[in-house]
Amino acid sequence: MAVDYKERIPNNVSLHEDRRLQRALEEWQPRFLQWWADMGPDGFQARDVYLRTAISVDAQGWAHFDYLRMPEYRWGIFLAEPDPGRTIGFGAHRGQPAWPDVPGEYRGTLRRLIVTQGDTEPASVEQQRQLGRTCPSLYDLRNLFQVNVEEGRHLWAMVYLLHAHFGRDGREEAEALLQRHSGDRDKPRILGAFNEKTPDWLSFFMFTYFTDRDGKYQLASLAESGFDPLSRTCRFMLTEEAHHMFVGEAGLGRIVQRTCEVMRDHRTDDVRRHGAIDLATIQRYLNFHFSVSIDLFGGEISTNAANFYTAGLKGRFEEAKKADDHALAGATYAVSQLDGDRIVTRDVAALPALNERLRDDYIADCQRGVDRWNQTVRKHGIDFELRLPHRGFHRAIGLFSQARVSPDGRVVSQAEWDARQGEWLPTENDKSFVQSLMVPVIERGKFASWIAPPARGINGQAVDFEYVRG
Ligand code: BYC
Repeated sequence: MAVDYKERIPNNVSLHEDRRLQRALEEWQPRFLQWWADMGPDGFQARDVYLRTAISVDAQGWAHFDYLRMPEYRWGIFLAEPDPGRTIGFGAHRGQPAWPDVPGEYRGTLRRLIVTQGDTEPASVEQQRQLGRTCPSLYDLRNLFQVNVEEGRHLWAMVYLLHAHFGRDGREEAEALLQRHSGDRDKPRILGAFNEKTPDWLSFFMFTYFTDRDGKYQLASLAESGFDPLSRTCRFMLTEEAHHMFVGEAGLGRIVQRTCEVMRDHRTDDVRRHGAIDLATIQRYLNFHFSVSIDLFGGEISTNAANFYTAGLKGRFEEAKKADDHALAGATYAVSQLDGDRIVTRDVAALPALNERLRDDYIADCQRGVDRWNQTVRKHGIDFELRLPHRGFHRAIGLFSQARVSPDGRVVSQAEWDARQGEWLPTENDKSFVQSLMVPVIERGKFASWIAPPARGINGQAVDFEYVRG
């Protein structure tokens, strides 16, 4: 399915056949570009960046690399190829043909899911707006911008659905997506993690590892949707999302690598003196980003989640691979809960526990990267292990938000929390130390003191390629 690049809005949905829709989106386009100019990467809009652009959605065509100024990136509308015989895979409508249009009874619910998803995309661009100014290398700078333009495209993906399928309400929601802003006192973004700051590159890599990975799991669940345009949109978004998580995993891996090299070469734990980030600080940042990211899955027990599933709107991760009835009416699922000052696991009804099940899949996936970073630590003969904190640690949403839980999963008193939170979460000292390292490195092939170079460059290019020029 080739993408039509002659159109003002590149697309593979035959936009020219629906003039009204095309006009409505063309009216939204300048407002998007204005938002990009006001809220997108600050200071680099005139630079040539070695970017990947989709030119078709099949395996060969979706990764085309060239220099481009970011405002000229061809943000467009790309849906994965249709599967003509697709049926709904779960819930009360299981086995029925997938819906090409929004079923009237689910209109409000679907709109809300799409708006919540759509809201995160521009939010992350806003959060990362200033990072270019302190990039650790041209290679990393280019990766930041690749992530940013694709998040912009993911906003387009959701806005297309709103315009094409939700009439006037959808157009109003599309406007509102440009009016809410990350951290804005009056009009904040919808979900908590998207109102946090991303003030430094350690936070950026944590964000792309942990928060973009929430994106992967939410998009994968929405890719199961009975509403076929949503499913096809999310399937294509997932192909782009993989790169964002790679940026996070490899970025954190390179930071750990550098820290270990300094520890070994200088035979010291005091790596800060040598411009590297100590493992204890990395652990505290990890604790923070993991905890705010697992909040994004919603409450452990959620009737919303049960209703989304039964209605056929949002499935499980890899729904088709689950060997059960895909209706879950009488099924149970084990969920960790608070019982006074203990944490216990209880079997509860599976349907309202679907947020927790998705969170479990996500946590297992997060652990894989942590294991790889720990291999690096071990290879350097260092006695330290990075760990995911307990799921109850530092939660603002769900059952655990009512308690104080330590990273090792003990319910602790407020007094213990107050006394020890400096061991568990980034301190002001950590933040200002990390900030002090954020000095731009823009010489070709050079890297900041706190991060190792990558093993290889982008798209077969050398590590010292001029990824951003001009
Ligand atoms: N912050 O029944 P509950 C991504 C609200 S990231 C604030 O437990 P539900 C990306 C909730 O709205 C993926 N409020 O939750 C990553 C509800 O409000 P009402 C984004 C929250 O509805 C990096 C109430 O609390 N995708 O793509 O089952 C870069 C009770 O909620 C939060 C999606 O989110 C929170 N964290 O599930 C770029 C997918 N959590 O009804 C992009 C679409 C809950 O009382 N969204 N609330 O007014 C969903 O599937 C669901 O809305 C959620 C929450 C999973 C978010």
